[in-house]
Amino acid sequence: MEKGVVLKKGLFVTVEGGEGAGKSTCLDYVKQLLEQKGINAVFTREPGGTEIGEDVRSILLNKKYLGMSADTELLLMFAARAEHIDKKILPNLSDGKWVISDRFTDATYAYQGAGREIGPERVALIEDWVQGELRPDMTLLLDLPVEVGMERATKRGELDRFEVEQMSFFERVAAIYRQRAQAEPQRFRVVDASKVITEVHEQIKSIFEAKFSELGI
Ligand code: Z5A
Repeated sequence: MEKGVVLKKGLFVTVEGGEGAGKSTCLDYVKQLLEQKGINAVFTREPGGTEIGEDVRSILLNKKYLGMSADTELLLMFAARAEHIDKKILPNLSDGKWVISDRFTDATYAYQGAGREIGPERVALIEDWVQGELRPDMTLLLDLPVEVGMERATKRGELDRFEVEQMSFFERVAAIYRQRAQAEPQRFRVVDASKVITEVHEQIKSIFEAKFSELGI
């Protein structure tokens, strides 16, 4: 599909948050909400979502590459994303399906832009080049204190190449997510992910009910 031309009919929703924020847990619930409403949706993730993207993901998360340069990491994220957009995101949106992605480019601003201190300008340059006009219609930010998320992630099992970073890295990530949510309140919906799962679900339900009513469905 030609870059910069977004023939979009479905809705593009992304879910973001720091380590252990509960994205996977929340996405299982979003799936139920959309099924109940009879909405045809495709669930996907980044980095990943395609065969090439999943291979790139395994490089990105592998602790064998702890010394990977920040620019290599940034470009691999966008290489996986280019494939994801061309092969999965745009074709499904133009078919009228909703596409729900566990992470997208806000994660690049947070992890590479802020965490790795590359800065937002270079991320924005590649974003425009790879995505053309494509931006999420709605982004859920699962927000919680860094220590709580790390405790949950650590309890869950072995840590990946990102999860072994210092607390200061995760503090920079969390700060940029909050900053982006404040800068774009029309796109972001902030969820207090420190609450118990049932309360997190309640918040998600109200967000989707508001969206359904806005769209008249
Ligand atoms: N990355 C990047 O650097 N740049 C980019 O552009 C992109 C990604 C797209 C892989 O992402 C890594 O890629 C990620 C950023 C980087 N860094 N890391 N690590 P990922 O999304 O696949 O991996 P993740 O962030 O590590 O997600 P996660 O740890 O799998 O967390 P989660 O999906 O948000 O959480 P969860 O598995 O649903 O929950 C974690 C645990 O907490 C689990 O045991 C749950 O049962 C528990 N949980 C969940 N909710 C609750 C509540 N409310 N209370 C108590 N316990 C809970």
